[in-house]
Amino acid sequence: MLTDSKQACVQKADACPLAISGKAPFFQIPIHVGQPGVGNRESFFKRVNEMLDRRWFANNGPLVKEFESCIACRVGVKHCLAMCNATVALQVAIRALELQGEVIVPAYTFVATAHALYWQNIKPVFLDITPNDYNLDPAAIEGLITSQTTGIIGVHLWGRPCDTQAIQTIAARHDLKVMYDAAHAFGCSHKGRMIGNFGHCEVFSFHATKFLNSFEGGAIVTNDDKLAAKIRLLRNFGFSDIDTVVSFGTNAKLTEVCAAMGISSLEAMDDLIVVNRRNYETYKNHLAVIPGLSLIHYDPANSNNYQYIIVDVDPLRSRLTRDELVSVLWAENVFARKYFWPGCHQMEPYRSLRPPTPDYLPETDRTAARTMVLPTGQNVSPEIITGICRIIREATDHSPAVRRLLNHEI
Ligand code: T4K
Repeated sequence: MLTDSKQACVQKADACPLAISGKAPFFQIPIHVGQPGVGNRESFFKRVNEMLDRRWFANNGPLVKEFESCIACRVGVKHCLAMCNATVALQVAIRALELQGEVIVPAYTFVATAHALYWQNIKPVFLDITPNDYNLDPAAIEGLITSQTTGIIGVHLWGRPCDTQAIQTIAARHDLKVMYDAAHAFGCSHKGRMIGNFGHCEVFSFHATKFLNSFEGGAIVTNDDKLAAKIRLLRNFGFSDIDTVVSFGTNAKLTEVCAAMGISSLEAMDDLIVVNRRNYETYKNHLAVIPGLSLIHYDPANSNNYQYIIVDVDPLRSRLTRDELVSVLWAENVFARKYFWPGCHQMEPYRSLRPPTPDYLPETDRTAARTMVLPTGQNVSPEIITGICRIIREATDHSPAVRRLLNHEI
């Protein structure tokens, strides 16, 4: 495990030799995107011990209740309903809002957003993104509305808010429901309001790889009392009391041990933002001197969690493509990712439902082909980031040789 970043960082005496040429990797141990933070172990273990003593492990226990009220307080929202993961939370929210037929959703997202609809026989109608924020393009919504359309799901990708005002105006005009996949956006705000307060409801993910983690977990947050009551029933098989089932439902409950981790994560959250921000600035400084590479911008007018280091690799200015850089980094034990490539419309079952053409979602295809996600978080020190950027710089400085090596021409 990465406890001392300097141990992990194998500095070479002079230039950084590239592992794709058969040299030893720059890092001896894998550096992952999405490595979880652990928070304060003592407070976590204390909670788990108390839980073991109580012998109450699931079904709306005291830790789940505490976790929910802490989230509701942090987000400034009336109701938080914790769930076993965000995918199931999306499904429950979709069901509670009675979406059906067709729902408009961006294709540039994790496939869970589309699957949550398709799982319930709802057709995801994909729309393109804007190059400014990689979020759904509100100007494209009205062209996709049919008599079957019942809602819009926006995704605050990488924690950057959608244009909620434009979406709301269009939804009101066509009597559509609006919900948000806020899987990336816990701790983020938009125009002075915390994410979690927009649309009918919003869904957070607390998966291990997320800014706030509860191992696996998620939550629906809403200010709508009736919707919250409906979600509460749907989450627990439709039970209204110990013996009475009043509605359809599923098991979407969060466990106590996950809630314990979530509470510890919440306690560590402000420190993590500081670390993430420091890492973001360190990457920004290093990458500024590499032609064609730029980091996405987080608007300082909003609160941001800086959980994602998203690099745009401009194919016209960078000496190597995104895919070439990712291959170079993997050989050095840096497991950069290509999220969210390919877009959902290029994946099954959606690809077969509407075979993609170049003019279908051009901005989604363009962005998905040039975006690279780099490691950050508690375990990623400035020294590691310097090493990662050094690899990228070496690779682009030696781009003809790198390309030949990757094509097995040498
Ligand atoms: N909506 C959006 C917009 C989402 O991004 C997601 C999930 C969802 C909805 C659904 O949320 P959940 O149902 O998951 O709560 C990962 C995550 O599993 C997924 O939660 C996340 N988005 C997605 C963007 O990334 P994979 O298939 O890439 O996971 P995996 O196993 O390859 O792990 C990613 C990286 O994290 C690896 O580099 C290894 C590292 N890792 C992972 C785990 C689980 C660790 O270092 N430690 C760990 O414990 O999907």
